[in-house]
Order: sequence, then C-alpha cells, then structure tokens
Amino acid sequence: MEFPTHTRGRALRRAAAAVAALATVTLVASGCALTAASDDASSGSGSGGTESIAFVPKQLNNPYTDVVLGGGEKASKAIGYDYSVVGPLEASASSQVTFLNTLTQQGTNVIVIAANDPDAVGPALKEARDGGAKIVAFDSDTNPDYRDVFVSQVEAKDVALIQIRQMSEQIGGQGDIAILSATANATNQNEWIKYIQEEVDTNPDYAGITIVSTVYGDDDDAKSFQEAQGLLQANPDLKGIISPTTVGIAATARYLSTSEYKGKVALTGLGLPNEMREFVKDGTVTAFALWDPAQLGEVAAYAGQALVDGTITGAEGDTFTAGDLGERTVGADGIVIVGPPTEFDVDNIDDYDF
Ligand code: RAM
Repeated sequence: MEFPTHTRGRALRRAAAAVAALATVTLVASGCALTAASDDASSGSGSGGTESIAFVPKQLNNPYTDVVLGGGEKASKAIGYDYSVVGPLEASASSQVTFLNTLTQQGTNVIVIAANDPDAVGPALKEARDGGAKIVAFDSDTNPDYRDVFVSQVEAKDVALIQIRQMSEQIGGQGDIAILSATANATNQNEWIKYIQEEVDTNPDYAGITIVSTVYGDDDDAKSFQEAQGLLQANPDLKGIISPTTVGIAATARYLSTSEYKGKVALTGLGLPNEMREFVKDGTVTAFALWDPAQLGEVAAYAGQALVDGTITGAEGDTFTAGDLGERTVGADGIVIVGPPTEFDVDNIDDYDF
C-alpha cells in the first residue's frame, strides 16, 4: 500500500516554500483573513489567453495544506495555467466567501476549494459558475450542487475504517474513546466521524468500544492541544483518542508525550509523517494513517483542466489523465478518488518525507 513519495517530499516542501516566498501578503479589512497570491494572480485571467486556476484551502496556516498546494502548483505549471492561492487564516464556515467573490470578479477559470462548510460557500460558488468558472472541490466537499467534481483523497468510509481498526488494535477492542476533530462544520471530518460512529454502533468487532466525546480543535494547534488536555481531565478512564486531522493529531501527541498518559492512552488518526515521527519513536503513538497530500493537489489541478477543455463534465464514467499519476475516472456523485491510504508505524515512518 505504499506510494513513491518519500523521495519527492523534500522537493515539494521546497516548492511550497518557494510559493510562500513569492507570495504577496495582504491583510484585509476584517483583520482575520489573509490573501496570499502568487505573482501571476494579480494579473487576473482570461484576458491574455492563459487559463487561471486558484486554490482556496480551508486555511492557509496548515502544514498539510502546504503539501497539497505543492502538488497543485506542480500540476498547474505542467498544464501551463496561472496558479494562485487565496484563503483565510482560520477555517470558520463563511471565511472563504470574500475570497471566492474576488476570484469571480477576476474571471478565474478554475476554482479549487476545500470547503469549510458545505453550504456557506454555495451562493459564492454559484456566482462563480454563472460567470463561467469550473469548480473542483478537494479535501472537504461542498454540497454537490455547487461544484463540478470532488477530488477525494480516499473513499470516506475507508478513511473511517482504518482509524477505528487501528484504535481497536491499540486498546484491545475495549474501552471509552474520544474524537478530536477540526472544525464542527468540515464536511470531510464529519463524514469520517459519521462512519466511525456507525462502525462502533454496528460492527460486533467494536462492541466493546464507546465514543464518549467529540471535541473540536478547529485545526488550530493551541486550541487542539487544550482540547486534548480537557478530554483527559474530563474522562479519566479514556483509553484512546482518534484525531482525523493532521493538526489535531500532532497537537494531541505533543500533549500526551509529556503527560502521565504517554503510552497509556492510545492516539491514532490522520497525520503527516514528518510531524508524527518523533512521537512514534518516543512511544507516544503506535500507528496512524494518511494518503499522499501532494497527489491530491495534483489530481485536483488536472481535473480542473479536464473540465475547462471539455474532456469531462463531472458525469459518472468520465475519464481524464492526471499527468504522471495516470488516468482517473469520475465516480458516482462526481467524486474522483486519489488514494491509496498508507498506515505508518515505527517500521516504515522513515521511508516517508512529507
Ligand atoms: C487537516 C485538515 C484536512 C484533513 C487533514 C487530514 O489538515 O483538517 O482537511 O484532510 O487534516
């Protein structure tokens, strides 16, 4: 189940750093949002014949997002599109709307969005589409009415199955567990949590497990750390925490690693190997999972191109080529799967660099 990314990780991070170096940073009136645009973004699009693609992640200050964008930039360059990134600093429900409105005014050809809320971005995306833009959702879906395709890392249910299985293995199938998520509105997180709960409720293998609490760290490191601490204080019998967010799992691992719970309370979920390595090696964490975030950005860009040139419309069965990653097929509900997931532990974590 491995993918050949460990040799590319460093290069992608360098690419992401280069984007950051080029970025023009403008604080907008709200004081809490940030626009980071590459040199090309300010020139707009559509006028000079070059197509433009803009990535709108859930939030900018997220190491996971940086790796995704590294892949997005690489693919955008390969297809000759003007590439830019705009987005909020925090992942609240409506924080992306003003950025979408600006992209629409600029005539951006492809908007690639990880939605902080499936519906809050709806009217702004509708306006963008009315103006001719193609909408690719990635990472966290919008309501399907508002986008052409959703590029999903892995089947949502499979993401949930890995996490509950790993947790069950780590706590011997028995005990109270909690979930530390990102924001309360995030489509991807809520989908995964729904399937984890469903497994606990219906799969006899997990009959001994109870989910006693779900808390939200908002993909903010400090808040996630505090929420982890709060979970342990409020639930003294807690056997484990599942954190299906890279920010949440890293903050929780940091908390556990210097606490009395280290090695006693299990932690699994979705993490970046580079952020989790020290906690796997010091015994705080046994195993966790993720996919290749850079490939998610790459496939999203190629999907955008395929929509613009008419290779696909988003209908089930449509196919397109995602560069070196090969052919992808649009599945039911306009979903394109990137996959596969990988599980990391002390034996393989050094093979990955992202
Ligand atoms: C966080 C974000 C993102 C999610 C990853 C696994 O960085 O919440 O949306 O896909 O974790």
